[in-house]
Amino acid sequence: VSSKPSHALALAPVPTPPSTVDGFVKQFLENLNLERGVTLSTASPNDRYIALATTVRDFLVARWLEDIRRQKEAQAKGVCYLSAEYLLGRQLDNNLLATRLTDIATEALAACGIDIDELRALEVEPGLGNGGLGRLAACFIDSLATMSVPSIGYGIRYEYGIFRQTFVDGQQVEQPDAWLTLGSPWEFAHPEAAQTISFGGYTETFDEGGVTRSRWVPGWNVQAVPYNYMVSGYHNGRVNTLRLWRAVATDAFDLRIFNSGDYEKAVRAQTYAENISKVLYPEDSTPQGKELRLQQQYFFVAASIRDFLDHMLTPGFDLSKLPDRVIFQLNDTHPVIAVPEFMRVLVDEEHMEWDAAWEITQQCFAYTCHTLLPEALEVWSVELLGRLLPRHLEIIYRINDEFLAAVRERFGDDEMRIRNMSIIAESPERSVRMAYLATVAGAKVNGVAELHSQLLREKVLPDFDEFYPGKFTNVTNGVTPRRFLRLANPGLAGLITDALGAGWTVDLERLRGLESFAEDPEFRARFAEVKAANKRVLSDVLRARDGFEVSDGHMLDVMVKRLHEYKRQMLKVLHIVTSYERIVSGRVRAEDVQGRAFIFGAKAAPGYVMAKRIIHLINAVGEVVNNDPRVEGRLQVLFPPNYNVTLAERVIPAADLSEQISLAGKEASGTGNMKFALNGALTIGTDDGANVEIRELVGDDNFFLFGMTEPEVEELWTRGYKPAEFYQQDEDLRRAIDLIASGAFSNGDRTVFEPIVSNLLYDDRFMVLADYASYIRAQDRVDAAYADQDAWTKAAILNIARCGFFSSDRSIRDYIDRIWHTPPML
Ligand code: F58
Repeated sequence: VSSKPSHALALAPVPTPPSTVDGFVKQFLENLNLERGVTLSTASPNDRYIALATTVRDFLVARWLEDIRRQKEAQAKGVCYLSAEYLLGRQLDNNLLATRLTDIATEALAACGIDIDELRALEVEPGLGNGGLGRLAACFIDSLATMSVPSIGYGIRYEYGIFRQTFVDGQQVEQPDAWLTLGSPWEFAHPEAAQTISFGGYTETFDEGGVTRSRWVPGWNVQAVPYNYMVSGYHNGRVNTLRLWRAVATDAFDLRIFNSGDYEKAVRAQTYAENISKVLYPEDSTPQGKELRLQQQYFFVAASIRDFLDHMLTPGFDLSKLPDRVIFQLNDTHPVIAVPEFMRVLVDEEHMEWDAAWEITQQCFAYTCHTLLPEALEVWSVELLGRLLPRHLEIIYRINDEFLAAVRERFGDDEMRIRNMSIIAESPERSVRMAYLATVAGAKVNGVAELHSQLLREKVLPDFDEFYPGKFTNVTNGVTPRRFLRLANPGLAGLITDALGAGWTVDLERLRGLESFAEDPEFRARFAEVKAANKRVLSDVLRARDGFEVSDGHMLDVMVKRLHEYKRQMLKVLHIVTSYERIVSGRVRAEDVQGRAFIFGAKAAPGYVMAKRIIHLINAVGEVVNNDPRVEGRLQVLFPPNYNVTLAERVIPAADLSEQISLAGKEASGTGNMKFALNGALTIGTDDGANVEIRELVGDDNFFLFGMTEPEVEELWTRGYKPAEFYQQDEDLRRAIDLIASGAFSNGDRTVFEPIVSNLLYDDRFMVLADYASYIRAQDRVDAAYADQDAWTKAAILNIARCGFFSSDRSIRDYIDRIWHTPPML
């Protein structure tokens, strides 16, 4: 049978519709007819949105197919980014921007009598991530495409993303995020390309030419179905691939059992298998040792490795050359089970010698750590790992044995050191330390900001740093200027382009050119206008979305990020309560208070009780402060529920003040901090994560620093931290805490927030009380600075001018130079 196409047209290049209004209209109407089976007059809003998305997609497909072909043909070294999360945000605008189709699409739809904004609003963002880590992955694939780096992103196509947050009586209630319900026009499903992924069973030994080898006899399996997403580069005609895996049962269900009437039993195996990609784990910062989570992790990395080997290599590829072809970047420990899987494939399936396979593996992986919290370093019990992936456990044991033998050779039989460095922890239960495994296997290990990388080497993995000189490096995080400046802040983007020309979107260091404009009164006035306009946009959004009224002329003081004790939303609450208490106690006159709207956005992990209490408290404080006439509207607390990428794109451009107030040494980097600074908010922040680098760049005059440094935090712990002493010694603090304890924010019920109060007074792991006084003083400096609007504006412009470093393009360049060594595609 000949596989040659019989029709000449099949050989022609894939057509791209003409980039004209007429071309767009034609394609759009055709998609309404052919994709949706409706006409313009019968189309529902969702039909229109899907047809619009499909039309934009049509403009990308030809380039995408061409890039796939070229990447394969070139056989150049590429990056496989392995991440359990991609917090993508809406796709439509980003793809319109990348393809220069925004104006054409707007006009084309208008010609069809459709307001494109109404369709924009219908897109449900894919929330396939929890927070910073997932959003970083999304920024990175944007930069990889824009910089023409041969690469592919691999992950999981969760049927339900991060939960939708609602508030009932001020308390968080989670709703499932059914983002796929109305269709998913940005993806291409390939059920025919499904792979079988195995689990369970046992291992057995067998004889091969006199050598005893081991093999895996799995107990059950699932199908991994790939879903491809196009990742468009900005104005470079490039389109990369994001491949997300969905779990589907091998056998639909047992018809025999179904016919016998036991419907539940008949579908049980199916449900079990398909649960693997059902829902994103909503915990951030602390991994939950759940079996399903390990299943998710293995599922997606096993499918991704197989996919790479089967589809990216030319037939007969010499596997010893793999390090010249690929680097698997491990986004935190979630994909680290890829290491023993890769070894298993090379040794058991490809019949490579162990030593040769290990040599290759150590060059093909690199590991990024995103945390410093010890409780966040993922471990899997040997019992669970051995049950789910018995062969992988054997492989991990052998890697560990050989590693520890090398450690012994180097440092002697220092049992303490051996125990500390072992990939296997012995207590509280035998378990596998995934960060250690990644460090041993990875060619490089990086932290995500200078301070974080330093602490990682010195505090978390010092023995490894000593054992592997040169393995540790830093790559400071970055954010994509396309989404977070160009799209989110068109007013500012226009102003920058007027001043500097258009190149800054792909060369963010050019923002330096704004320094001289900071001195120009006319430019400052225009900047202030843009900020005011952004505030009006936000105000409209919050009114429509939540019924909030943001007062005119208020400073927008914003804290948006996951709710976690280490990020210290409580410190922000204490500042608000202090400002309020100063007014109601008569110590400060309302009319003398700088008007401020405090805006929060934060989801708490559903099982994180203290975080949920803090959400409740913020809402309760808001309820009282917003309705107390003595405040005369000077203070406003606004907490829109369900903070996500879409809302971030509205909030960040409107902000005046960015709250980055984690306890020093706890926030690995932060990326929100960068987005705010790039949009001209001034930061009030501790010496933590990337705040350190932001402050170094923007200068002390343009940053409100407060709080202890990391060494000071350590010193206070060593001296013995007693939070109650700080309470006793600071009148403002005492009054604020007493007010919360009195039931003032809980209708007189003193029990509601008692756990928060006693936690602060007697435990306070994140030293909120120790940093309180310094924070309040810094906030007083903020008020004073804000009084001089022109000086504030100048500082805001300098923040923008000096933060070009925080483009994710620069991060990717650092990864290429320090870790990947992948040349760009021509
Ligand atoms: C974040 N980690 C860091 N983890 O907290 C933040 O400082 C950093 O800027 C960011 O990564 C990017 O490097 C983070 O978001 C998670 O959400 C994980 C989700 C899965 C469970 C473990 C935490």
